[in-house]
Amino acid sequence: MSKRRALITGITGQDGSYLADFLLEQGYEVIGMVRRTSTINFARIHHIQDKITLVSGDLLDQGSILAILQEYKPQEIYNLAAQSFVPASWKQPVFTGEVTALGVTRMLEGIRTVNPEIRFYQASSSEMFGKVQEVPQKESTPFYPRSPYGVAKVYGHWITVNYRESYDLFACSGILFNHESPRRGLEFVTRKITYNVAKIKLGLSQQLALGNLDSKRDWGFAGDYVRAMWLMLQQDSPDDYVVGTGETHSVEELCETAFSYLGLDWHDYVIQDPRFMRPAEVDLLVSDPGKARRVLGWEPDVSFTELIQMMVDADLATLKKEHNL
Ligand code: NAP
Ligand code: F7E
Repeated sequence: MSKRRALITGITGQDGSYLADFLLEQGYEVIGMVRRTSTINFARIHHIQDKITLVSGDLLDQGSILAILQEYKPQEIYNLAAQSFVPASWKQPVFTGEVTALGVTRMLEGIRTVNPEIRFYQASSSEMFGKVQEVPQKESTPFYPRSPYGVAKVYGHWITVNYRESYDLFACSGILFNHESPRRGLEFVTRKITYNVAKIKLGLSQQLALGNLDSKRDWGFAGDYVRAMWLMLQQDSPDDYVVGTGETHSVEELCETAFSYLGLDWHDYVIQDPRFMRPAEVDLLVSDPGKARRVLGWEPDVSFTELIQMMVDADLATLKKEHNL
């Protein structure tokens, strides 16, 4: 039997790289869509580059999407590409809407015209719950986004539902809560903290400037979450699922966990800087992942403390290597 073929948009990102690892392990042929950049940014997929096929395309460019679907004929598409950094969405709201919202429609239009049998996963977000209307948040919790990013993801979610209902597409929306890893971008708060804790421990830095320490998030490990994406596309019928750990922690607790792991007291190093405050904050996110557990049989393997320690360890190892320590 020939291998199943999956297309991943956003393969150079955190989730795309873990999903590519996972699908290769499942015996898939993996096609990754990458946008043109003046310098190559394949660090997260360097270790599998000879096992995957990279094709040039952009969520802003309908023609490139159509050409990829026609040429590579994937059976499954995982749409992970997005402008995904929340603060950047206030600085570039129109661009964020073009990529993170309308980009989803471009992909769905491609599927509808080229092959409506393709199974589609949309990377939706807990940021859609924003100013939460219910605690914990589940699939039926009303959305109240608090950033242009959150608003764009609400559009992406509903256009996915709409194409499923209008054209009978196998289209799923995974509403994923924050998930992190050693491959997380340095600007997100988990990685910013673990990287700087490692720098401080090695004497390479003395201080860490953060924004709001009170906000709470449901943080899990990205490697666990890509399994849930795949499971959604293996069901008999398409549906939407909340994916998270069901636990919440504040940014302050995150500091405590990361600094104390290396024997440091975070109060000695962390300062608050208004530059990292947001025009509107999402104060509390915590998932009810009951449906994913019941229907998909999905559960996370890595705990909050294990995740943060894994990230600190990875950052320490990288910095030691870089600085010959
Ligand atoms: P990420 O690390 O920021 O990766 C984003 C990816 O999208 C990168 O590969 C980026 O390519 C690509 N991309 C951006 N604009 C594009 C465009 N116009 N055309 C094609 N590709 C484009 O994000 P992530 O953390 O892996 O998240 C993956 C997806 O899940 C995103 O949609 C994010 O919004 C969503 N999500 C993430 C979380 C989370 O906690 N991580 C939670 C819920 C939902 P470059 O490398 O060229 O920049
Ligand atoms: O912020 C607070 C900040 O940027 C988490 C994206 O993957 O997850 C991510 O969005 C919290 C916020 O992630 C700093 O105010 C304090 O309350 O790590 P973050 P996010 O905004 O939750 C969701 C699910 C996505 O979908 C997104 O794509 O931490 N915080 N001080 C800070 N945050 C940052 N970045 N930097 C600080 O210095």
